[in-house]
Formats: sequence, structure tokens, C-alpha cells
Amino acid sequence: MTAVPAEPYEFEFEPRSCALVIIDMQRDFVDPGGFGEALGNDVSLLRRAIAPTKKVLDAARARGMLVVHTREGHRPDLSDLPLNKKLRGRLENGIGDPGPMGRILVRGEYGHDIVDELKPAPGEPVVDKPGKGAFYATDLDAMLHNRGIRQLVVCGVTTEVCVNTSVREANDRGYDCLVLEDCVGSYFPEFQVAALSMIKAQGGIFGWVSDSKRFLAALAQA
Ligand code: TIU
Repeated sequence: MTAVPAEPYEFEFEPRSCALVIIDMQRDFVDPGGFGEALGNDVSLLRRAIAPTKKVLDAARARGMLVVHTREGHRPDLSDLPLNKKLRGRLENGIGDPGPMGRILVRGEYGHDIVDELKPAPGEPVVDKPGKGAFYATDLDAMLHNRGIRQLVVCGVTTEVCVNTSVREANDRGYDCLVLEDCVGSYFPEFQVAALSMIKAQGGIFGWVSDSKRFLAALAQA
């Protein structure tokens, strides 16, 4: 057992029962010229999570931790795209439509895939999810359960949407979550702060918050 300094108190974990989960680091959200930027967002606020997440990814791989990647997106026939999600935002070019990097958030398209810097290694599971939460309509829970995973270290985007939703889903399923604040990003600086505060408030109501430096130092001791 090793302990990561964190808020609201130290996060104790064992690497063999802890997985690194990287949420939706997809070109459409993160890359200049993608869907996220086309919606008027400043993607640099998300891109700054890439370098620290890469360090955590390399360390987790070296330590033999389970690494899981998620991608938000839909089948090419859009049969798993609910009408409310399709219509939301009244976008001229929304999910399923042609976008700057292929059909927006459609599986198999260039923009839907994970950025080169964080490309999944052979053997690392990639969970394709139709919703914001990583557990909704996916086999993530079975995958973690079958490998004896009880705790998650969470990186990815966006902090208040898919990261927060996934952490809440994980918490209700019995997983402890540690969110690394420099490895998650939001298009809205105020949401970054609020979303992390919501996780660690009330004694860690949804989980713990630390950063890559503190996690890497603890992992090196484990
Ligand atoms: N992955 C994820 O967070 N999906 C989103 O749609 N996020 C937004 O912040 N829009």
C-alpha cells in the first residue's frame, strides 16, 4: 500500500488493484481544427493536460498497471445516438455530420480517435462510450471487476463533463477515484476549479484530487 498526498486526505492504493483511466483524449475535443475548436472553444486549455498525462501513462505502463482509454462517439449508422443528443445545441454541424476531421464523434473517423501523444498501446482496452459517463452502455465495469480493480486514477477531458460524470458513476459502483488536476482539462477555467472542488468536498464525496507530480512520486515508492 502506498499513499499519494491528495485532497481531502491521502489516497492509499496498490498498483495491482488500481487502473489508469484516460477519458476521451480525442482529436475532436483536443486538437486545433477539431470539433471542439469549431464550436469556439480554446483547446489550449485541454491540450495542457497532454504532457503530464503522458508522464503518468508511461509510469503506469512501466509499473504494469491496467490502462484503459475511453472515447466518446457513435456507430456510423448513428443507431446509438439519442435524439436529444443529436438535437442539443441546434448546431449546423453536430454529431454525425461532416466535420473538420471526418464525421463528428463517429467511430472510425480521424477526429474521433485518440491524440497521437496518448495513443493506446497494443493490449490496452479502449472503451467506446455513447454517453458522457464511461460506465453507461459499456463493459468497463465488467472489465475492471474481472481484473480485481478497486481504484481508478483518472485523467482526460473535459473535467466537468465526461470526467465528472465518469467519476460519479465509478463512485456509485464502489471504485475509489483519484483525479489528477493537471491531467484533466476544461474549456472553462471556472468549471475546472468548480468540478475539482465538487469531487473532493464533503470528505471526498466523489473522490480525491491530487496532481501528476505527487502521484508519480508515490508510484515510484510503491
Ligand atoms: N468528453 C467530454 O467531456 N465530452 C464533451 O462533450 N465535453 C464537453 O465539455 N462538451
